[in-house]
Amino acid sequence: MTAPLALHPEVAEALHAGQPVVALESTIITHGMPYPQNVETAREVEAEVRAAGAVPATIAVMEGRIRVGLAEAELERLALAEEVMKLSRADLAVCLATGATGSTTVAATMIAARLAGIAVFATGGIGGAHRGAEESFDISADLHELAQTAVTVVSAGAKAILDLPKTFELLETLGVPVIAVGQDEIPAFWSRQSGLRAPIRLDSAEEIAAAHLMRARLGLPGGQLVTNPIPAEAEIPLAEIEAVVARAIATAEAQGVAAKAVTPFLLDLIFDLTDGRSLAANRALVLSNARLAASIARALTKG
Ligand code: PSU
Repeated sequence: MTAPLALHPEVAEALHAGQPVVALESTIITHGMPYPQNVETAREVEAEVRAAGAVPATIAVMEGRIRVGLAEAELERLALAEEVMKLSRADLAVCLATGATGSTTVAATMIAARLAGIAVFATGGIGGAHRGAEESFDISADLHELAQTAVTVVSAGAKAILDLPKTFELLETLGVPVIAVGQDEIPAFWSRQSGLRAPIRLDSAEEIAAAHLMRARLGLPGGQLVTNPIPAEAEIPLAEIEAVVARAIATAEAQGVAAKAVTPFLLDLIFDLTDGRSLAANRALVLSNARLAASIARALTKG
């Protein structure tokens, strides 16, 4: 019995030939951005990966199969779809077994990438411990996935709507290497600074690739979290975004928003409260992560 994977021919050829491939998630398309910016960003990210010398593989579940690499029309269909499950480790199999359409979060994309033999994955920001997690226990399955699935995930940190100190404490406990690139601090998604010192700093794609390969030689099961600061010209400074985030969280609480709905609700409200600046920043950081992920994938295939 093998996993129901359907690789796009271009992705299958690249993997077969040992060429660099970068996995991309789809929850950012279905639950992270409004239409049409979601599909425009997805296309730009794929183009960015190609321009940086790798093959993009956007991942989603359609008609009972994990699709690894989507055609243009499929990206558009996903971006417009109304009934899409937001898939994590817990519901990936159910979605496949029932033939529903699902977009993959960081956790589910890591599982799919590993099954397909893709080592590097670019996203925007991972999920983590929500503020108030000490009461609600609302902690993303992304963290546990990083601890058990050997994929290097390139992010701009964890989304700044979260409790960042708790999120990074948990990653430390789980044995996940958190690597900052180009600076000593962990970035905070829309902002370059978080006030948190990164446990590890590596400034080159080659070093990150070498660390990935060394983990395999040691038989360590988990992945690496690369935190790449948003480009300076696109960032929203922490002090500025923090006030907006606090307002958005208060609104979510007042409306009783819970579980999987929290992150999409907050991202959408923050988009309104910043007059779209948060979305422009989100786009810029994902593109930058796609470039870095392609460099790491290239370094891995040379190594
Ligand atoms: N990066 C973005 N926007 C997003 C996400 C990542 O720029 O919407 C998605 C990822 O798929 C991630 C998910 O796994 O948000 C986290 O959701 P939650 O906090 O519900 O675990």
